[in-house]
Amino acid sequence: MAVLENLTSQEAIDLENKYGAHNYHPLPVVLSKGEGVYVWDVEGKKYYDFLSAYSAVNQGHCHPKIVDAMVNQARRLSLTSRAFYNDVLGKYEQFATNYFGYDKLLPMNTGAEAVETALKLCRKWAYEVKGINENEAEIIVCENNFHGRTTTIISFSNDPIARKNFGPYTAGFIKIEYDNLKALEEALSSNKNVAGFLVEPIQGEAGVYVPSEGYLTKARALCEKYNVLFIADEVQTGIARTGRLLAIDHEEIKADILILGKALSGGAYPVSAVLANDNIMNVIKPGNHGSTFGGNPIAAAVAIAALEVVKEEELAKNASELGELFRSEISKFVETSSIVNAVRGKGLLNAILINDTEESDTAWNICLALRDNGLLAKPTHGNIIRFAPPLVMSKEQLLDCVSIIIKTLKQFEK
Ligand code: IF1
Repeated sequence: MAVLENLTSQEAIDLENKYGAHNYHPLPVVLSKGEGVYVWDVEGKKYYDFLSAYSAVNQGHCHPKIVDAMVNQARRLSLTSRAFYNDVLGKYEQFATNYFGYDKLLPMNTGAEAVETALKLCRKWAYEVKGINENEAEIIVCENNFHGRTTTIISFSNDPIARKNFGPYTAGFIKIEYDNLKALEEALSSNKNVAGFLVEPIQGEAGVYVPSEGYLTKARALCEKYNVLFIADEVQTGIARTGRLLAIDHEEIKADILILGKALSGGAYPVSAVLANDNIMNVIKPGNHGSTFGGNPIAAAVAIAALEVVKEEELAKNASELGELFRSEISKFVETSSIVNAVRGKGLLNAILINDTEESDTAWNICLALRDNGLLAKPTHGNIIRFAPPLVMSKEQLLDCVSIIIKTLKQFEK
């Protein structure tokens, strides 16, 4: 078989099963083309993409401006490593720090790498600025967090599937309940070695949990009171997904350390970043941290284009308006439905709660039926289905998707 000859869906699935590690259980659909809010499978069937590669494709699949930036740069200079300067990175760093309002940016590639970078930055700040004794820094995280898959990050996960048999685990983390300010104040006041508080403004993988109004503002204030860094993981909630540029913008607060990824590149290329002001970022000296691809010219060119698209096409405004419409339409259905208990979310990061147990395969079967009806989504945990379409969706397309979703859910009414 020639390596790139066309495959049937089953042939493609068989190849992955035989030659690929089984670290995912994908929905059985084999995609071969993407454009805007649509994807096509190898047999040519068209679907609405209602996952957006977990909020990486906010600007829509294969956005022409982003692809052009990537191809043009790839034809000039793809990678220098940071052993030398290049003529794109500085421009990107200036653009992005002005765009988000920080002094400096540390460029990485994946979200997990950016989270790890933020943890290292926070610890180094704790020892060299706050004055915590070396190797005693603690970072507060939330139960049911998702911040990536590295050994340190899963060390503070409570998801047994993500964590079991990957020990020994990294120390230095305190877990508290999400959206619980009393628990946060308790952890801050009872431990002088706390360096930072790492939090998702909305817990995505846990099932799109939106915290109480004011939680982030008060949490940030508590961090200031105890001289602890407020670290916002906006890898999934950032880049206009929740109806503002950043999810923390809904509460008009600023993180000490901001973590970005996924849609920072519009899904065209792995690009992530950590942003902070000089009083924090300047603890990093040459040789402390790095990455072969971190800050490469293609990533820099792609990220500038991806961020320009967000503003030019007013994606945050669109996400806010279409999100309201989505939740209001689905809420009407929930009122009389026996299969859906609730819909929740912010902007175009939403989820529905299926009226069945976590262990049931109802949500999975609903996603299979959605696929048959031309819309792709996937359950997060057992009985929760996340809905996160590209932010370039039109009102007409969204209403078409709502009718597909409701028509499909009705097939499962008890
Ligand atoms: C998978 C979902 C999971 C993230 C937040 C950091 C990262 C992620 C808030 C790491 C990544 C991805 C990873 C992917 C599925 C997806 C995901 F929540 F988005 F759905 F797993 F929870 N912070 N989320 O959401 O970024 O290293 O992946 O670039 O691992 O299955 P990454």
